[in-house]
Parts: sequence; C-alpha cells; structure tokens
Amino acid sequence: MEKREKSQQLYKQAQEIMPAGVNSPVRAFGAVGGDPIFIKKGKGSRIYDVDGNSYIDYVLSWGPLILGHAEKQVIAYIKQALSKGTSFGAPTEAETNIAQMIKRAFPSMEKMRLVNSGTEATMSAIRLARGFTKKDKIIKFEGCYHGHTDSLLVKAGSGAATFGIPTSTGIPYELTKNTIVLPYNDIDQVRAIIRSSHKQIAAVILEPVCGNMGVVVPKDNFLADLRQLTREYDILLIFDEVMTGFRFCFGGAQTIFKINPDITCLGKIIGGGLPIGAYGASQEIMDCVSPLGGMYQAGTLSGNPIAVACGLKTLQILQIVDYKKIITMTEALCTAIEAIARENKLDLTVNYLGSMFTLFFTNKKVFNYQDACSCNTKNYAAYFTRMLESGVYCAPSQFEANFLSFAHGKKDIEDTIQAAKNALTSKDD
Ligand code: KE4
Repeated sequence: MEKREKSQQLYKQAQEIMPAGVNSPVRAFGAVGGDPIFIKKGKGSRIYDVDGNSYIDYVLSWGPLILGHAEKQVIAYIKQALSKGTSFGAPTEAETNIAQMIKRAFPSMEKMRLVNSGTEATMSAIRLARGFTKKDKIIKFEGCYHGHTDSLLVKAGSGAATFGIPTSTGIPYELTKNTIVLPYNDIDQVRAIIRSSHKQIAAVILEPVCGNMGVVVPKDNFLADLRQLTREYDILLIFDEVMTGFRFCFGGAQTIFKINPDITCLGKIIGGGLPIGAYGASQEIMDCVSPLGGMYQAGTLSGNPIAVACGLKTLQILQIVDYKKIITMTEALCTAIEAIARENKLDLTVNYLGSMFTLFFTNKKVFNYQDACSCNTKNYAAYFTRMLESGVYCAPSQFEANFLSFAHGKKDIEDTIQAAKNALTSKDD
C-alpha cells in the first residue's frame, strides 16, 4: 500500500472549504471508496501524487490531454502566449486561427463560437436550436451527459449517474418539462415521439459515441436513422462531441460515421487541458447568434488567448500524428483484458472505440444506460482500487470513459495488462 499521508492531510483541509473537498463530484472517489489522491504534477502518460507515488494515467483530465501531460511544444507555446498577457476581452488572430483549424476537421461547423466549457457549448447549442426553430422541446438520451445545464441534467450520465442522482435537485419542473428522455440506441422510440410531437421538437442532442455511461457505441444505423428522421421532420440534430472531438481522428464521431449534424459541440481536447468549449453550425444557423441575430450568448473569457494557444498547438500536433498509434494500443489493451475475463470466466465486458474504453462488470454487451446500470459497481470499485495500488489511475466510476494518449507507450500497456490480470484474478478482498 503506497503511503498517502500527504494526500489524506490535504483532503481533510480541502473538505473544510469545498463540498467533498473537490471541484467536480466524480473526483471525490465516492463511487469507488477511499480518499482521492492529490496530484503534484503530470508528465507524459503519468501523474505523480503529493506522496511521491506515480501512476499510468487513463483519465487524462477526463479526455483533454490526448498528447499526454506537459507536452513540451504545448508548454513552450503557452509560455510564449503568456508573455503577451492573459486576456484582452477583444478579438485576437489566434481565435480565428483555431476556428479555421477546427473547421478543417469539422466542415459541418461553417461558423462557430468559442466558449469556456463543454457545458456552455451545449447550453448555447440548445438555446440556438430553440431560437432557430422557434420550437421548445428537446430529445436527449438516458445516460448521456451534456454538462450541468438545467434542462439537460435529466437522467444524465457521468457524475450524475455515478451518484445515482441523474436528475439534480434545484431544477424547477418548468426548466425540464420540455426535455424528453429516451433510451439510447432505440430508434423506434425516437421515431414514435418525433412522429407524434415533431411540431414541438427543436432538436435531438446526443453523444454520437457515449462516454458518460461508460463507453457505449451507437448500434449499426442508429446515427444514420436519427439523421434521416430529424431531417425529415425539420428537427435539428446536435452532436455533443465534447469528448469525441479529436479523440478518434482529426475530426470527430461525425467523421468516422460520415453523418453531418446540424450543430456540433466541442470542448476538452480543443483546449489541450485549458478551459474551452465551442459550438458551431451552418452559416444560416450561426448567423442567428448575437450580435447578428437574436440568440444571445456571451462570455468574459470566451476565446481566451492562453486557452486558445494551448488548444491551437495541440490541434497543430494532432493534424500530423498517426492516430493508428493510440487506436492500436487501445485495442491491444482491451483485447488482453477481454482474454483475461474469458480465461477466468469473469462477468466482464469491455467497450472501446478509438482511444477510449470502459470495463463493464457484467456478462452482457452494454448498449444503453439500463445495461450499464446492471453492472456490478462493487466489482468495478474493487478493480479500481487494486489498479490504483498497482500504479494505474483509471476513471473512478463505472459510468465514465478511460482514455489513451500519444504519450502512452508499449511498456505502459504491458504494465497495465499485468496490473489488470492481478486485479481481476486476485482472491484477497
Ligand atoms: P464541461 O462543462 O465539464 O467542460 O463539459 C461538459 C460535458 C459535455 N459533454 C460531454 C459529452 C462531456 O463528457 C462533458 C464533461 N465530461 C465529464 C466527464 N465525463 C467531465 C468530468 C467532470 O464532470 O468532472
């Protein structure tokens, strides 16, 4: 058992001043038990806690650090930007540069607006869809998480699912009565609702590949059928690609599935680890955004030069890397864990796509939130704890994704497979 005295001491202090001592619920390890470790630094594929322990990191700040921690070119580029100041509240060339870079990867985003988080991106996208269509209802899917904006915090995934509060307190019914929640991957239920209520439905929003109920991929024609249905009934299709943007390729889920949504939301990787989000659509839709149109959205630090610098350098590097590197490593890791499960007759299935994956402690394939909820979260917690003891930092919740970075190497994967074998086959409680 590593020494964790310093983390425990810091956690005690943190709990006196922040709810559960954290600034985002899932970080409190509530779903896996034990106290969170406090991080001193990150480098490459590893993080180092305040007690001197090091871990292979598969959380990567919940996805943004696809290049790994403290990538040297990114750090140098941020330092250069910092020397010119931190924020101006006025346009800068760098904002245009990153928007052009994003548009090259996401041609469906003819125009876009930079914001400060994924939540702001999806909140703005919903407002834009309602303003553009002059309709109020929104369809979302159980287990999908789109940030903590009121109207979407209904049967949400991620931390909301982790703590069994998929619908938060403090949200008046008036703010969620226009939110229709359906099971993911069930196109028949979507078709029925759209046929009956399309005149009131502004948009369908989803994670095109889910990460927030754990990784759940769309069934064969789910996305194509959604696209066809929404187009047929004048409903906007919103892809929340906050997690999937630049995760699978220099593009998004819309690139690999060849489906063009009407509005795309981004975050995480486009900021390279600094606070950022973006939403974009056709020129016709985006020209509804203030000051051109009546849909108001604003932000003191939107397009912040330092966050943009971090994101721009990250995307410049991603434009020339070979994604096969992290996709192959992910496949090697996940197939090895599946083999361990088979050989030891464990109730364990692994969902993965590109460079994100989740171990589900169940013997069935997980295609929606109900499937994910049938998992044995106690077994997940035991796995997490054993992996942490072995120096591997996994997502501290069954309802989250794990990620690889370009800083992960062969030895990281070999060590992780060995740690997983020990964690999954050890008999001690
Ligand atoms: P942020 O507001 O946290 O930047 O983005 C919200 C969001 C929107 N859409 C998707 C698909 C997301 O995954 C997220 C945020 N993801 C979670 C992790 N699953 C952030 C981690 C946390 O909440 O602590």
